[in-house]
Amino acid sequence: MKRVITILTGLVCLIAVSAQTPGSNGGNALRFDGVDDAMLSVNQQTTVYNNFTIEAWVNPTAAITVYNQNIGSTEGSPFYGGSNRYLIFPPYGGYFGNADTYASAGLTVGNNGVCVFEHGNYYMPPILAWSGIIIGWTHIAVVYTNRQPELYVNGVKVKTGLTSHRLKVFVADSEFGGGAYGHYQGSVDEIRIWGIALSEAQIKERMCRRLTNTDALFQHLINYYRLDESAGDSVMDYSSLGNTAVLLNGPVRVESGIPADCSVLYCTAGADNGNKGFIGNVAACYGFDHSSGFSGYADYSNFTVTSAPGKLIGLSITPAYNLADHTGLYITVYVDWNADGDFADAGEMVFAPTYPTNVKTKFYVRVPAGTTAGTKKMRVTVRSDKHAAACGAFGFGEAEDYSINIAEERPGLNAIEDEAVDDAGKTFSVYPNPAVNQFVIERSGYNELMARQAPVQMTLSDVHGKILIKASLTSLVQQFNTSNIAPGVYFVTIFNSDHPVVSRIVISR
Ligand SMILES: [Ca+2]
Ligand SMILES: [Ca+2]
Ligand SMILES: [Ca+2]
Repeated sequence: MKRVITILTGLVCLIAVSAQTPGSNGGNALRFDGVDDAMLSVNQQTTVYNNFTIEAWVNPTAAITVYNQNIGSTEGSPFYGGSNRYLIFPPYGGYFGNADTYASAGLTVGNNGVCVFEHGNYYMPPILAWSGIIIGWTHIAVVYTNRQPELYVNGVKVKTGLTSHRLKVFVADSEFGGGAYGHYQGSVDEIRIWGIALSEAQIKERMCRRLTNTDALFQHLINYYRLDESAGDSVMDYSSLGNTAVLLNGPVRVESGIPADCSVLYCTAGADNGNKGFIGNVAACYGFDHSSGFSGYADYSNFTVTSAPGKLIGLSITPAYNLADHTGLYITVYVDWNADGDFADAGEMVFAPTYPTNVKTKFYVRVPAGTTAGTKKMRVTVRSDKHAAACGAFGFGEAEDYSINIAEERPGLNAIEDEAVDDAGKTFSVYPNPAVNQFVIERSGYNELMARQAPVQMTLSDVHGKILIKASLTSLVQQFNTSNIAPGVYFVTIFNSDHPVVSRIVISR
C-alpha cells in the first residue's frame, strides 16, 4: 500500500488522444515474403568495382544473423546455419573472371541490423556487420571506397567495414530479394546503385526525393528502381542503362512509406531484449495515456501532448516486466526542441534520474522559452545497466517515440494551475508498506534536475530513535535496501524545508 505523507496539490490530468497519419512520397513499393520472392535484373554489371554505392529505402520485418565482421570466413553461405536475408545477393567472384582474386558485394538486411557480404571461392565473409534497430521505413546506403565499405542509416554513417583483400570487389546489381542463400523479408523502395562512392552529403541531398536525368550525378546511376508500377511482372530501371528487372514468385505491391517530410530524419534507437524490463506505460497530462508491451523500439509519434513555450508538461513513465528480474531501469527522456533532427542540443535531455527504478515515475518538463510552434519528437528510453544514449542499439530495455505539439497557448490550463504544479514538490510517498527487502521514497512535483539541485535529507530510525539509514534524496524516485534490517516498526523522517515529516513503516518477512 502506498502512503502519501502530505497532500498532492498539482498534477490534475485530463487525457485526450490525438492521432495524425504519416504521409508518403514514394508511390508504390515492393514487399518480399522472405521465402521465395525475388526480383532479377537482366544484366549484372561487370565493369563497376571497388568504388560504388548501393542505397534503398527498406522496412524489414524479420531478423538476420549479425556476425562479427571479418575478412576470411564463409558465414554468408548456408553452411553456418545463420539467417542471411539478402536484399541484394552478391554473385560468385568467378562470374567476373577469377573466383580467387575477385568477389562481388551484396548485403543482408533485417530489423536488427545490416551485413555486407563478399562472395568468392570459399569466401563469403561479413566484411561489414552492424547491429541496430531498423523498424519502420529507413534509408540505408552501403558505400564502397577503395574496397572498403561504410554503412549509412538515414544519411548518418553508423559503421565502417574492413578493407577487402580481394583485388577487385564488384557491385552486385542483379539478384534482389535474395535466392538460395536466404531471402529478404519486408518492403523495399527506391533502389539506386551508383558506379561511384557517394559522399554523406550526396546521399543526404538525394535520399528523400526522386531523381531525374537532370541530376548532376545521373550519369553514374547504373540501376534505379522506383518500383512504382501497379501491375505486371517487370519493373523499370530509370537509369540510362535500362536494366529492366522481372519479378519472381509474386512480390506484393504496397504503398511506400518513404516519409512525406524527409527534412528531419531521426537516428534509430532501441533494445533487442525486454527480459530485464521495458516501457509499460507513458502518460502525459492533457495528452495521452499509452500502455504497450515490449517491442525494442516503437514509433508512437501519433500520440501527442500539446503545450506552449515556458509551460510545464506533466509526464509519467512506468516500467513493466515479463520476468522476475526487477533490478531496475534507468529512464532517459529526450526532446528535439529545435526540431533539427537530433537530440544533441543543449537542454534536449529532459529527464535522467540518477537511480534505476521499478516504479511509476512522475516528472515535469518545462518547454523552453522561445520554442517554435509545431511538432517535436520526444524519445523515451529505459535501459537496464545505464542511461541510454538517444541514438543506437543497446541490449536490455526499450525506446519509444512520442510527439509534443507546441502551440502559442496551452489549451485547458491557466497560470494558476502551473503554480499549483510547482507547489507540489513537497509531496513524498513511502512504499510499499509493509516493506520486505526494500522501500521507495518517491518525490512528486519537481523535475529531476530540481530534485538534484534541492536534495533533502531522510533517516530511517527504530522505535528507540536509533538511526539505521541516513541519506540525501537526490532523485525523484529513490530505493532503500532493508534486507539487513530486522522486521519491526520503523520511522522514515524527511527533513523537508522547515519541518520534518514522519512516516511509520513496517518491515516484515
Ligand atoms: Ca516507389
Ligand atoms: Ca513498450
Ligand atoms: Ca535538436
